[in-house]
Amino acid sequence: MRVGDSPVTVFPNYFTGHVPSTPLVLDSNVDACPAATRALLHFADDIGRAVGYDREQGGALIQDIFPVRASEHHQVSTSSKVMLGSHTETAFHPHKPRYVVLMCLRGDPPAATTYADVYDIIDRLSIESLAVLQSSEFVTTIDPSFMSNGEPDARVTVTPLTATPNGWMLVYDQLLMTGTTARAITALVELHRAVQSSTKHVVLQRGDVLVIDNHRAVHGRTPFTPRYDGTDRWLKRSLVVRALPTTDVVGRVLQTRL
Ligand SMILES: O=C(O)CCC(=O)C(=O)O
Ligand SMILES: [Fe+2]
Repeated sequence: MRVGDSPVTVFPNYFTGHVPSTPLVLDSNVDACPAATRALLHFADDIGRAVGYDREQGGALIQDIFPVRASEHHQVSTSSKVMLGSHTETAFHPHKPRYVVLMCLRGDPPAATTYADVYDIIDRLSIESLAVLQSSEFVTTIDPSFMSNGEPDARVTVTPLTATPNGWMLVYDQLLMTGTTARAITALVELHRAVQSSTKHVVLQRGDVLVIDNHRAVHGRTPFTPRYDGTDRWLKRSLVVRALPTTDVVGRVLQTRL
């Protein structure tokens, strides 16, 4: 599988197997479509290593994303009625995935995956903000999906923009990030605007696989109305690293030590 030098890549109609009704309850012990899980794991391990996170869906390597009534309005992937704000996946985490891979089992036209490319974003920033955004005058808090068992929140220092030998890397969360100095607060307002005006949409359809380069692109999702009748949107998700880290990992499950 070739993941090109682009912020997102779509592989149309990758999964062609049977898809049962969309589940109603998230249960990490029950896999309603094991064939899709196998197909996605195969895809993910072809472009890197699929990993789980200790505090997210019980460390599952392949996660289910379908609307869950209790989280309709939350900033988590199982939300529906709210705009899921633009974010780097696990922006707070020392071991962020390089790729977010979404396989669509059942689409829903109003639910578009949004994304913005760091190069489009940078084009819209002033020289001053570009400099400030390369400092560590920013903090982010923990993703709500990592606190579902009552784990405490934390403030983690982040540097939004880093120039690497492979190009620009962006760490961003529209809703969880704040500036810790006056100039950082100003630069963050500019970054919010730049992300917003760079944002594009892709509506996933049954069988499609979408690969998001989590260094280069931020992503989110537009609101939609769930029906809870087995016909709702359903994705499977894999978070992929290029190589497993040498610490903070048990099997393929990355540990959250802040
Ligand atoms: O539902 C989507 O299209 C994206 C959700 C999301 O942010 C994620 O799964 O990481
Ligand atoms: Fe996400």
